Amino acid sequence: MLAQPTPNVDTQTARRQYYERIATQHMTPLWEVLGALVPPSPRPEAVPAIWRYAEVREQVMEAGRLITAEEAERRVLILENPALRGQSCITSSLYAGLQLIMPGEVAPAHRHMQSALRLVLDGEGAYTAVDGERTTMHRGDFIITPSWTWHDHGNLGNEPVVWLDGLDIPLLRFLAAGFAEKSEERSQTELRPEGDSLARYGSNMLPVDFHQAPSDPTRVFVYPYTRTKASLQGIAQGTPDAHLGFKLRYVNPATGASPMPTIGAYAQALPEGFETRPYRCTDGTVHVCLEGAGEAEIDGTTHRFTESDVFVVPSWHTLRLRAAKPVTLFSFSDRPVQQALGLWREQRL
Ligand code: GTQ
Repeated sequence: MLAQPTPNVDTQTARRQYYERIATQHMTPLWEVLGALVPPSPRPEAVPAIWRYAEVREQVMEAGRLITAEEAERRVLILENPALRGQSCITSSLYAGLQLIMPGEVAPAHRHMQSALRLVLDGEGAYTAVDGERTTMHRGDFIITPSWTWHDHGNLGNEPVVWLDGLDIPLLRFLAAGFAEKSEERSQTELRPEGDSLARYGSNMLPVDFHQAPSDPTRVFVYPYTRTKASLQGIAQGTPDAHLGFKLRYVNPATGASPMPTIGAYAQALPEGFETRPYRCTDGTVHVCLEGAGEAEIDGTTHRFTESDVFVVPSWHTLRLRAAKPVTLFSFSDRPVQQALGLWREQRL
């Protein structure tokens, strides 16, 4: 680019006074901000961050002594990106939080336009009900509540249960497209037996006359970890991808699209000692370690992770993963949104 001569002092003063005049009419010059508005490559506001479960678990449990699930409606500690404090964002488009439900408690039924996912981390005996069907939650299960589906949670067991919530709250706030309502019913009346949706829509078959548009969310509400694990183990006999190890995406089995239109979800296995080659993509991604331990090197800084730790890799940050033990990772991002709009890019370095 050709170097521009520096304007003289009179010109600078004239311009500044001009900017002040046009500001009274709510206008501002593009040429002062163009470089920042249209950068040559993504400049996410979010920064890399990690929440180590062993370090935050006690704070989550303390919330259980300070407020009931009923009172809170949802008893959640929001994981806020350190560069986006006060905005309830883990990336610019996504929200994440740790939800706690104590034995005997109910998180009452509601629905909203925001899509939600749960990834079960700690404790047994809780359930989520989605549109009249309950799903018992086991560690590693990936459960979804698509946009505008009724959902409530409960704990029928005798230990605290914690899961990671992932929602598209910032995306819907950006679009100003959010609606929400509470149900008259505290817990939904069961309309179908547990397991019905998975048998009908998630077992390599579909109801004979069932068809969906590509943007419709799946009727499968739960992707049990036992099945995910079996798939990962099944492919782990082969050769790992140099950049991704063994990585699968969760799909709507009826369409092949992501389970929900705004959030993509992934499961990934890395053999012991495996190191991925550097990789970056435009979807800022939240990762959860389900099994094993290792390191995530993000733009040259190394973060050690172990079971139930959550870490975020912002858009276009270079990621290398190292597995100290056999590692299983769950992750989610806004990739389906970017792909639908023709925006998504990746780079294998
Ligand atoms: O479980 O419905 O973490 O509505 C944030 C908003 C969880 C939920 C969150 C929600 C929920």
